[in-house]
Amino acid sequence: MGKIRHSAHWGAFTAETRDGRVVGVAPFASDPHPAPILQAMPEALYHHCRVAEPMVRAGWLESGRNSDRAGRGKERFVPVSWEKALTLVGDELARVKAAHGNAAIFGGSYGWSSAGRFHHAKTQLQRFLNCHGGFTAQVHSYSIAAGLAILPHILGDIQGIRNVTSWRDIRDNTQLLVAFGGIGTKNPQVQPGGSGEHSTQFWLRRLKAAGMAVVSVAPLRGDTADFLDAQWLAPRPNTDVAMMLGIAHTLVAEDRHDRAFLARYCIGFERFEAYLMGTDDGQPKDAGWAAGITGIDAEILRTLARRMADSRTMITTSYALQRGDHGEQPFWMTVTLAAVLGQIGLPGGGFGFGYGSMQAQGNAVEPIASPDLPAGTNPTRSFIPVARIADMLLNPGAPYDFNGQRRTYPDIKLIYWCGGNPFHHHQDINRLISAWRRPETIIVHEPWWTATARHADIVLPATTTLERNDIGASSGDRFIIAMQQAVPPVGGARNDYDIFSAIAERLGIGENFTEGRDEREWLRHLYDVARQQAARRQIEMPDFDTFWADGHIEIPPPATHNVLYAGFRADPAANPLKTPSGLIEIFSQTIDGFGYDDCPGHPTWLEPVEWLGAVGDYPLHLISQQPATRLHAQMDCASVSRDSKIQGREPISLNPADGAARGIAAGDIVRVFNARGEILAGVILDDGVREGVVCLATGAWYDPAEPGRIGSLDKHGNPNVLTLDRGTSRLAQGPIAHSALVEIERFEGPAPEITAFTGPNAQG
Ligand SMILES: Nc1nc2c(c(=O)[nH]1)N[C@H]1C(S)=C(S)[C@@H](COP(=O)(O)OP(=O)(O)OC[C@H]3O[C@@H](n4cnc5c(=O)[nH]c(N)nc54)[C@H](O)[C@@H]3O)O[C@H]1N2
Ligand SMILES: Nc1nc2c(c(=O)[nH]1)N[C@H]1C(S)=C(S)[C@@H](COP(=O)(O)OP(=O)(O)OC[C@H]3O[C@@H](n4cnc5c(=O)[nH]c(N)nc54)[C@H](O)[C@@H]3O)O[C@H]1N2
Ligand SMILES: [Mo]
Repeated sequence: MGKIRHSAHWGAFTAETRDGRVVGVAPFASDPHPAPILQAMPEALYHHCRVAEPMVRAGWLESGRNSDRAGRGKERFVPVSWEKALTLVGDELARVKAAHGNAAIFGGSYGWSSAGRFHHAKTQLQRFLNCHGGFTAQVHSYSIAAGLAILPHILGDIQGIRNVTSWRDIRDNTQLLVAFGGIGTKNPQVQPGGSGEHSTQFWLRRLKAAGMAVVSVAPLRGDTADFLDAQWLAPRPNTDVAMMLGIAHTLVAEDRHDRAFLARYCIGFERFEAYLMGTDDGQPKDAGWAAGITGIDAEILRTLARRMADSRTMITTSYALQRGDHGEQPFWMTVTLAAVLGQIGLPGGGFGFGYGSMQAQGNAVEPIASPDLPAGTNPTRSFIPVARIADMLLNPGAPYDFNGQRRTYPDIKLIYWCGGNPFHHHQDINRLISAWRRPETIIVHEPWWTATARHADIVLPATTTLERNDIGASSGDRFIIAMQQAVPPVGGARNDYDIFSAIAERLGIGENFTEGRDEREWLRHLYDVARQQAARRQIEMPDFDTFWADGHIEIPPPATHNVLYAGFRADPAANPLKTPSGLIEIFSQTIDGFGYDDCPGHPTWLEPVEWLGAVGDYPLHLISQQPATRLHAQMDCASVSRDSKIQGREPISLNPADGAARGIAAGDIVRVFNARGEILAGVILDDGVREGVVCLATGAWYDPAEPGRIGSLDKHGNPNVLTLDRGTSRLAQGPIAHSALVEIERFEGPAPEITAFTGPNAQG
């Protein structure tokens, strides 16, 4: 029996080994609320859908760049030796670079990879491609693209996401928490880089004990932890901006707004006020107007507005709200509503994004640097906004707008993905499949036969985190975890680092890429850099050998806690915001100057492209939230996730009234469809789902009934077959997964077998 210290995005743990195999996992001893997801790891590690050896799509092996690309996702794969695979990849990278330049190589490789900071797959790839002369990158994230683009314009930085008011200040001061998108314990299972303690539930229970009241604004009652006894308000999805406007209007009309705060700390309130009160367009955005859009009674909105003004109120808005059409607006309007209340910068007041979206939000930690692998610099400077990948592949050379820039899509010949799963994360998978046929070559490193691996030309089997040594750390967590190798590589898998080192050697950039270090030397080096940085902040870390022998470091929480923008509030002249005015920009001259009708100069209610206010053939709003039983599509093959399925399909929750209207019962298999595609799912009836809404978590592995055919039925329930691939606006170009209408019906006849977890050669 061995006990090996390790960590994952879902928390630190100990792996138990016997006879060279992982036989169990136990959470880190000091973790008060370990994530159930952790228990999937041993099964996933040895699952038969691990990629066992390097594999090349038959057509590509035969014809290379001239292959029939419609064979992707359909053709058989041929096993090749590592020697052959590495030569194929190296030669192809050299060819594309010479023939088309480095910008023709797409290495954005968006995705969560694993928690270790050295073997972080995407960073490994990008470091390698930078040594090779660069690549086309992706900026921002699927998580929070609209937020990352809009906040710097209105607040000068992204502290509202990265450095929110600490839980302790909320417990001690907040009387009312208004949570748009809810606040629960499902999503804080996870933190990029991992966490030594899951503290969100710990704190939520203390907030409740301290007497704080919660209003949960969400389509799902379960979005907010039931022990909070929240008041549940369920507006139509994507109408939160109208709701916030209705609240702001009440505050101004009843003279409950904080004029002094608006005058001293904000710019442009007058322009916004003219819109809010309707003096510019004749339409006051009052509670009655908001009721018509949101479906929430006007009196409820007025009462809530008064309560917010009379209390120390914290507004939190989950990331989910900005993953909808015009997703910039809910974030801008959150800040504006908090400014109208005048509590920004006060303990327990104001706003903060994503409490409950990610584990570390609200944690008080010392700002120590995590031991990240440097990715180097990209000489091409070529990039796209993260979610515009299909647009880019389909429209090389086409112009588009992004955050005030007029840009042009590059012409991609080769895609290299390492540590992400676009056939999980991207919207409108049928459109992605046609775009995916454009490049000449697609290379993927994956531990498992995900849909992305199945749609590649060359698949290299990567180790998982348990098969190598690493360091787990997150800037939001006060633990640093030694991730010690538990078992040798499974099958023929190799570390991404070793794969890139071998290709780099072939390309003559070996020394550049490795700097002459092996795994252990890199860990020591990255740790020492972080240790030196910590020392400059008077934080002592033990030497590497002590850290490694102990298995972790715990850094005490800081004596002082953070209150978002307290310094600015205390002295706005000495601590101006990094906006053009130095103030909170309720009206932004910069954004107004872009002239975007889909993102005007102040927060505005803009109708989403698809929503319950304008239904046609597809009358139900699909919410594809993050899954409770896995991280995105990771470990969907293991029982923790599969036990949640219904007749093997991803569960879809709907209101019993919507079920009854369609003759659908709990446990049925249904066809969920719209003009973009169709999937099967298994029914849960739940009166905690707003009428007119259906909820199907993201992450079921795409499983086409007819592999390779655009428009095939997905047997398993990947919501991105149904979502819309369009940017939030010309400002952020973020993904809009949460704006999609669908219809559902009972699926009659025998349900087709699930084949997502078999690997590509099992069928036919
Ligand atoms: N409809 C809908 N779509 C969404 C969302 C939604 O809410 N609804 N959410 C969006 C959001 S917020 C996000 S962040 C994205 C997430 O999208 P992704 O981050 O792409 O999803 P993951 O499933 O985490 O993919 C990570 C992949 O890395 C692989 N991997 C893990 N470790 C290693 C390694 O060491 N080496 C290599 N080579 N590979 C490794 C895993 O097997 C997995 O396939 O999805 C987005 N898509
Ligand atoms: N267990 C688990 N935890 C995770 C992840 C995971 O895959 N699994 N992924 C992690 C990642 S990458 C991210 S980015 C975060 C994301 O964190 P979030 O974006 O907060 O997560 P979601 O689950 O997509 O959405 C939360 C809830 O918002 C509600 N919602 C959606 N649209 C609207 C709307 O228009 N209005 C209102 N009022 N509510 C709406 C939905 O009911 C949904 O359940 O989660 C992280 N945590
Ligand atoms: Mo995310």
